[in-house]
Amino acid sequence: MSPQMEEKVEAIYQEVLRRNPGEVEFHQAVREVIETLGPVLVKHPEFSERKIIQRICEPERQIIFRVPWQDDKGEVHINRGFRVEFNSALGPYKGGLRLHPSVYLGIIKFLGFEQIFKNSLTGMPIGGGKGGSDFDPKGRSDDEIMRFCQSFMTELYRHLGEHTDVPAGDIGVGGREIGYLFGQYKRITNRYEAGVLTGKGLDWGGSLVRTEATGYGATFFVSEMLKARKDSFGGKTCLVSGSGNVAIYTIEKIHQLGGKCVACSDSNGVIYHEKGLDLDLIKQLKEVERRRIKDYVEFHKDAKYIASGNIWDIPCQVAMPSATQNEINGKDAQKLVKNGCIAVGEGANMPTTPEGVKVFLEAKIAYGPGKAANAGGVATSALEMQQNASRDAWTFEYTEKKLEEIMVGIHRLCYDTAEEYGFPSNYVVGANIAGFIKVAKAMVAHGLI
Ligand code: NDP
Ligand code: 2IT
Repeated sequence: MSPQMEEKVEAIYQEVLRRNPGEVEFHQAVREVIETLGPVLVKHPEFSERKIIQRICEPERQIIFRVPWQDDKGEVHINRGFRVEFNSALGPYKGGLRLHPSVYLGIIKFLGFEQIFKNSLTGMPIGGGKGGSDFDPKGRSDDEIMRFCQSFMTELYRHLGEHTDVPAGDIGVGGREIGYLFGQYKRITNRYEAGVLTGKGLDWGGSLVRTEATGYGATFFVSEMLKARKDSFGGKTCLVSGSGNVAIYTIEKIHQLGGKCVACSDSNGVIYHEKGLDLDLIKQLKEVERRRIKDYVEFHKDAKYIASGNIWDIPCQVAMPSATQNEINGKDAQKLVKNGCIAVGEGANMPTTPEGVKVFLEAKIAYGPGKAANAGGVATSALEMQQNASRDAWTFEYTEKKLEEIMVGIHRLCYDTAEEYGFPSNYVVGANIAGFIKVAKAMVAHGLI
């Protein structure tokens, strides 16, 4: 980047810091994107003239609301709800809802900001948004979850609509929660508007493959990165952090493609099973019984549970972080590279710190950033919307094929864009630039709004 361009981008970033004090994750996400956009501004002076970057960094609308609910003992709780409707240049706001005690505006804004570029990369007509609450679902009964979801939707419904804003799941939100949210939306609006939420149950408007989509998609993306290096998953030892929706279906697809996943985790510890993880057991523990991953060792005496362990200490060739933001720091990244890791595919959003990203890029390993690698989830949400709009339901095989084609397309787009802009095999640059250009062009076309 020329010194003038660097100064310009830095000034935009400083203004983001000033306007959004304390929102460190949002700052991190913005910095990571805009520091790669200099070459685009050189090619497209109209983006600077129309202040596209400044506008993209400012959400179109931010909603913050009170969520009161009662627990099973009758005690009243007050949580805070969020929906950040970030950008609608390419379609209705689209993105998940996160329920986790760490949620505050800065987390929702980082996720919403990432979502703009991710959704653009899918090639589907979806804008970017994200929402959630600081509600902690751990240890809560089904009834408590239902009451929380009903209260949350009682405010949020007025901001949603199949052509306006379409939420889905993220951490702490899966099929059960989407069911309660959908039921309350339907009740309040008196409309069976299937396309207002995605991740629905298969009997009431959901799409086959949505549950598997993020994990499968991330694995397809890594498979493409490996192919570009004349390699494959065959026989590779893999690590997948987390043990939730994304982790489970990442492990499943890795195994289908001939890799061996030896470890997964949760916020308390790590399971290491050298001969390969027993995925049926993990599904039973996590999806059916809602238990903790430490219980795995009750069923496999040759597996190890490492309380408070660091999964990235385990040697591997492929690492797929699938838990949460900033779970791989600079030291972890160095360890992974030193231990022989040749590919990293991010199922989670922003799981690698800037120091970690630098290590991966300098080591020239295949590094697929979240906004490209985990786009299969939201892309399949868009396929769900498509089926809802045509009142149709596709087969598993057909939908999975579509997902695979989308991931192959995203990989190609990132790869080619990186090359075009002089950063061959740098998927960070490729994803940011390709994702940005489409949104920027639409914003120019729509005028100053
Ligand atoms: P789940 O709630 O199903 O699972 C989350 C997993 O990550 C759990 O194992 C959880 O452990 C662990 N985790 C969450 N927060 C932390 C933390 N602060 N420290 C350590 N571990 C943590 O969520 P998903 O699988 O849906 O989401 C995982 C990641 O993937 C997130 O970054 C999400 O944004 C991203 N993502 C999800 C998509 C989707 O379709 N669901 C699409 C694209 C990205 P514990 O139970 O101990 O909290
Ligand atoms: O981060 C994400 O892309 C998601 N949580 C999925 C969003 C969606 O609308 O399916």
